[in-house]
Amino acid sequence: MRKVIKAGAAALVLLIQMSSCVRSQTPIDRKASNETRNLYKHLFRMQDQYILLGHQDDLAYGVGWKYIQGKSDIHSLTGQYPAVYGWDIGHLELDSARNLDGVPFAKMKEYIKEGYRRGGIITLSWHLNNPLNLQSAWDTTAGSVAAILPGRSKHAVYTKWLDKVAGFMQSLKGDSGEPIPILFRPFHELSGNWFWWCKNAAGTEDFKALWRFTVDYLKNKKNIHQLLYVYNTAGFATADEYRERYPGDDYADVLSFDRYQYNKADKEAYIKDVSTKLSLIQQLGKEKKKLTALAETGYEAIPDEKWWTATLWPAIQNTGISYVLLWRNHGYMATQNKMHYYAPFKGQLSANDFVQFCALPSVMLGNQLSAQKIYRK
Ligand code: BMA
Repeated sequence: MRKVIKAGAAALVLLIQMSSCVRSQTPIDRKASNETRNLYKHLFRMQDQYILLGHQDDLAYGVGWKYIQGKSDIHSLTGQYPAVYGWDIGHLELDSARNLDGVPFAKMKEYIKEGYRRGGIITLSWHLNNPLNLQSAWDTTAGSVAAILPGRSKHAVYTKWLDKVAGFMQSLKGDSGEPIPILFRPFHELSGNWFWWCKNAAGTEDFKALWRFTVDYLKNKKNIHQLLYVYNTAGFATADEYRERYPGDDYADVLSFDRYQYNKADKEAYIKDVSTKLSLIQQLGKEKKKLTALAETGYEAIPDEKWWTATLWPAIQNTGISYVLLWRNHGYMATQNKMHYYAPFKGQLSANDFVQFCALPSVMLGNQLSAQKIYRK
């Protein structure tokens, strides 16, 4: 009898462990679409083996070109598209035909569909204007977040904006009419001091309340079930600081932060900072059963021939992150009289090194990813 009870108890423990393990690889949205669930599961499967390479606005423009069908700076060097395509929906809330960087939303939708059809992953950020005064995302008027919470003066402005976001998500469909899964990264760089949702302008509890309201509204009120939510900070010193504004395990699927290299002297600090912080969020990710990522990075205009293999790679290798995303290739920026791009192109100083980096067995671009069939079971 004792033996039977013991065996029964052991089986129960195993069952609980198994079910918590299964649950851990399920998106926070219990009604997540099949493709979204599959994507999440496959990202866990590939987690320790591959780092996917992403690029912002990859298909829309690059250095010296705009809106040329099939063109991509990354493809021009490697013969492959990136594995992850980043886009920003800033100004969608204003009913603008173009996003804050001039990309027409109509084109963006087509590029998103194209990337998905190819088996790539789509991530969206949102540089939304300040709903309090309609100034830009960089307007840091204190109290903006508090003003849009339920029951507050600008709440209706914000929910109208979320309705537009929901409409945009609903329009993103695959060939069989299935919703395209999106890694949604709202209120990014939340530990910084440059956006209205950042630390200096918004209280911790208000911020968490806004995040939770946003997720609940999209999920429960608008029935959007194709999103994986990406929690994203800028700099932070400790795990406690990273977690300070974390909305809770039921409100995020991916843990991430952004870090750029700023100048030549920053090289060693960048490597140390990125690798230490990635290990730290990876540790948290293991505990919380969440994926991790370096959601934005790069070295503007890449003035370092070996940046890819001698800086980025040492910083991210063996960290267990799912993806790294390079910011956009704007090209010449007249307002600041400088070049603004983060991925190389033919003839760029670091082009050869980038090709070598992309050939590393653990770095994955679009072709290899499409073979993984991440949207299937
Ligand atoms: C910044 C720059 C800006 C751009 C913004 C949002 O890092 O690239 O030019 O407007 O991101 O995409």
